[in-house]
Amino acid sequence: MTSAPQAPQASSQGNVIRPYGDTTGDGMVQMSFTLPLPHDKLAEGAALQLARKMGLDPAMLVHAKPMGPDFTFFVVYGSTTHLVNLDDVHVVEREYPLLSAKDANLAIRKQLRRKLVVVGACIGTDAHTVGIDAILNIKGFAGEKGLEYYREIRVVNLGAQVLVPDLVARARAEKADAVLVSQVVTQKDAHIHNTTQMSAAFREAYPAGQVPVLIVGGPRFEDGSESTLGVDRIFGRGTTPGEVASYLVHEIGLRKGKK
Ligand code: B12
Repeated sequence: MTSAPQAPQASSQGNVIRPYGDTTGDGMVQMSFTLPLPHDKLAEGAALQLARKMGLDPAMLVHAKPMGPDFTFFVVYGSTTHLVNLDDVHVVEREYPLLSAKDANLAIRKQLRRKLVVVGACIGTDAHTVGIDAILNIKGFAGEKGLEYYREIRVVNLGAQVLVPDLVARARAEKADAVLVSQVVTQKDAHIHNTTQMSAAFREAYPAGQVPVLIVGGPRFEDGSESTLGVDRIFGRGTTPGEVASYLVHEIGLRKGKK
């Protein structure tokens, strides 16, 4: 009979854990990468050298597949020599309560005495609209209705491949309280370049202190990089519409309090 994995035995060495493969704490991990080499023995040796340098020892080559004539894709499995100290893991905790749609509507009405206006888009060349639609469209995501369902939120969804100047112009025309941008493609750091360009354009177009709440979302933003990107909030993988609505209520409340 196969037994289920044991919980990590962290306490004896401080709060330290290792990955699990066959037996608890054996350190086994699997990773994949592509090298700019045709598939041959030299390429396989190069893949193993890279794996060892990345701390896999022993490292086993479990898959190698040519990707055209000049590239090879590898999967390597091995025991990592690195440890994870849970005491050194810093997590960004949500600092506002999660509200139901009813409570969010009530709070918006109390704070603004009008509807909260949200303008959303995928910017740059990005055409991945499923994420922003999951947050905005009435059908929602993960069992939660999207922001269009909220009586006190007016949603303007501009869709895919929106140019930054068009987004700024529309946000101004709609008197947006918040601008929600999605970036899924991360090739050549496109998500970072597009987001910093977008936030700079908003700062230029609005008087200081009047820039709408700028929110960016996508599966591969780094937690805590808001100030580098020039946005107020980042939402990542698995975000639900309720989390976004609750944040909007929290942020609008803070801004009202400052006026
Ligand atoms: C569906 C899909 C497509 C569809 C998109 C259809 C559409 N209308 O969206 C099509 C076929 C068009 C497509 C095309 C391409 N795709 Co594509 N695609 C995917 C796929 C399979 C799923 C993405 C998805 O819908 N996820 C589900 C949603 C719900 O998740 P999400 O986007 O992460 O959104 C959640 C959160 O991130 C967050 N969120 C996201 N945005 C926002 C915004 C705000 C404001 C907030 C608050 C939250 C938030 O909330 C959402 C809900 O929790 C992924 C692979 C994968 N499994 O992820 C590849 C993937 C994203 N695509 C990829 C690529 C490379 C492409 C193409 C370049 C392929 C090509 N060579 O042509 C083109 C690019 C087209 C373009 N111009 O953008 C790569 C991106 C690689 C990278 N790191 O950059 C991926 C990762 C596939 C891969 N492994 O290579 N794609």
